[in-house]
Amino acid sequence: MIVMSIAGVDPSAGAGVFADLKTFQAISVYGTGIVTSLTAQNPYRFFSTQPVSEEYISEQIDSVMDSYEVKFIKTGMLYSPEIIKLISEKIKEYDLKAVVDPVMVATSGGDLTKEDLASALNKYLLPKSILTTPNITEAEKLTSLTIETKEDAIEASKNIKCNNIITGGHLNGINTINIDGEITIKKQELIKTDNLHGTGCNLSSAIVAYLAKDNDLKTSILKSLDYVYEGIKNGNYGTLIAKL
Ligand code: PXL
Repeated sequence: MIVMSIAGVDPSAGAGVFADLKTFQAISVYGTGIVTSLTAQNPYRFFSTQPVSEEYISEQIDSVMDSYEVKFIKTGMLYSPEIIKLISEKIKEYDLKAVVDPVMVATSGGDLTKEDLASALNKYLLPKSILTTPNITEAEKLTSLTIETKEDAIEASKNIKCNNIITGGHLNGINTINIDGEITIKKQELIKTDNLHGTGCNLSSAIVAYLAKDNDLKTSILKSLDYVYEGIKNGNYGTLIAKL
């Protein structure tokens, strides 16, 4: 089973397409990667970004689809409302099952988008997707609600336009999963570390890989939370790996 990441490139490879491909490989699924934007960054600092034209993003997708059978994709950094609209059209054209990481800001604080993307995500992409994986800040942007408690997260999850997991790294490790309106809470111990760059990217790509291996949506999410947790514990994210 072949999967696809449509996202930006982080040359330090903790986040973005390069990280997604490593996660696909780690879970033994063949991954393909479509680049929406280049970035210059490391886990501590974001320097700049250079978007790819919509025409060329489209050509990349078509060229892979021309010879590979892809069913599950994930999206990461999409940069602009125009790119979001294009991807939603490609999802329809190729009948893709999409997991959307609604990336808006890098962990290091860099702005990964041209402008506020929440309304374009809500309008074009989320209604066509099987899951979205916002963190607390992203869930707040998608719903215009404030999330400070578990109850707030549950309320927000009900206002997001597709199945979702609101990750709990900034809510005491409380992950809120909403599949077809059924809420599951999975609490994880928080690990003290500054190596969290790319954890969101790796979570959504792990979910796609587990889906491609015939797990159902809930099982894929739960397995992926464990996968990322182990990665954080082992220092696989951010900078520690670079020091090996
Ligand atoms: O984790 C969000 C993210 C997504 N995509 C790219 C990134 C980052 C964070 O740095 O660089 C390309």
